[in-house]
Amino acid sequence: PARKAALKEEVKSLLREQDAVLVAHYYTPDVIQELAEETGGCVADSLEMARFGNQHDASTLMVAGVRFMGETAKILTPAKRVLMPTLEATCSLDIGCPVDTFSAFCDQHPDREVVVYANTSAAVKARADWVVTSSIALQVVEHLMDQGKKLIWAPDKHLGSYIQNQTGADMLLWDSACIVHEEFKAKGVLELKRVYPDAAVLVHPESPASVVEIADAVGSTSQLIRAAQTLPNQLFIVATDRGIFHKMRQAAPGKEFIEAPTAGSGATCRSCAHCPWMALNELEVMAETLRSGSNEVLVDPELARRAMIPLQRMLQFTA
Ligand code: CIZ
Ligand code: SF4
Repeated sequence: PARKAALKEEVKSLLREQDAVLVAHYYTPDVIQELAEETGGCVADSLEMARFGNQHDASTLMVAGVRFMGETAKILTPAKRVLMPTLEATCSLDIGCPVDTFSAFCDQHPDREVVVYANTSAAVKARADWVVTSSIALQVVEHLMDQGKKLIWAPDKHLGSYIQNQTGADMLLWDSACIVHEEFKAKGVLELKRVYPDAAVLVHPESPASVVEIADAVGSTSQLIRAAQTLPNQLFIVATDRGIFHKMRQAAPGKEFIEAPTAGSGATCRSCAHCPWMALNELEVMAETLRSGSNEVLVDPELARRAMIPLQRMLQFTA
C-alpha cells in the first residue's frame, strides 16, 4: 500500500510535468479511476472520453482503456500527443471485424448506410458512414430510419439485434461479440433473482438477448449508472464489467451491487465479468509510460482523415 501510494503520487507529478490529462474508462482498475478523479481528468464511457479529450486543452492525453479509445482520441485531436499505458489492450469486437472482410461485405451492399460501433479499428471507421457508441446507437438508428435508410451494423451482433428489436430497422448484422458480456447467463441471473427478489437487474446490451429480456434497465455504462441512482431498489444485479462498480458506488451511496453470473468459473471462465484488456491498465505501466514517453498512439494520417468524418458526425449528433 505504501508503494502504491508513492506510485500514485509519482504519476500525478508526471502528469503535471508533461501537461497530460488522464482520460479513463469505467472498466479500468479502481486506482486508475481514482487518479483520473483526483487530477482533473475524467472517468467515462467511450463517447464521453472522446468528447472530453477533444475539448481539453492539455497537450498530452493519457488514455486508459483499450486501443480504439486511444485511436479515437488521436484521430479527433491529431496535434496532441496521445499515450496509453499499453498498446496491447485490444477488444474482441475490434479483432472480430478485420477491415478487408468488412470492406468487401460493405461493397456487396452499396445501397446500405454503414454504421459501426466505436469498438473498431481506425480503418473500419474510415469505411463507415456513422460511428456510434451504445449510449447513442438507438437515437442514431432511429434518425437514419426516418430518412428511409437501410443499414449495415458492425461488429456487435447482440447490440445490433437489440437495436433492431427496439426500432424495427432494416439492419444486416456483422457476427461478432464482446467476450465479457457474451458470458452472462439468463439462468444464473434468474437463480440470483430468486435469492434476492428485490434486486433490480441492470444489463448492457452487448449481452445476449436472453439476459436483456430479464433486465429492469438496459443501457450503456453511463445509462446503467443513472439507473442505479434513479431506480428505488437497494440491490442490483449488474451484467456489465465489474469495473463499473467504482462509479456506481459513488453515484448511489449505500446501495449494493453484485456481479451477474457468467457461464463458468476458474479455468472455464474466459473473462468473468472483467475485460482482460481493460485490466492491462495498471498503475506501474502507466508510470513507466509517462517516465519514458513510450506507447504513443499513432494513426496513419490518411486513415485518420477519413475516420474523422463519421467520428465528428457522432460528436455533432450528440452535441
Ligand atoms: O464494452 C465496452 O467496451 C463499452 C461499454 C464501451 C463504451 O464505453 O461504450
Ligand atoms: Fe471490448 Fe468487451 Fe473489453 Fe469492452 S469489455 S473493450 S467490448 S472486449
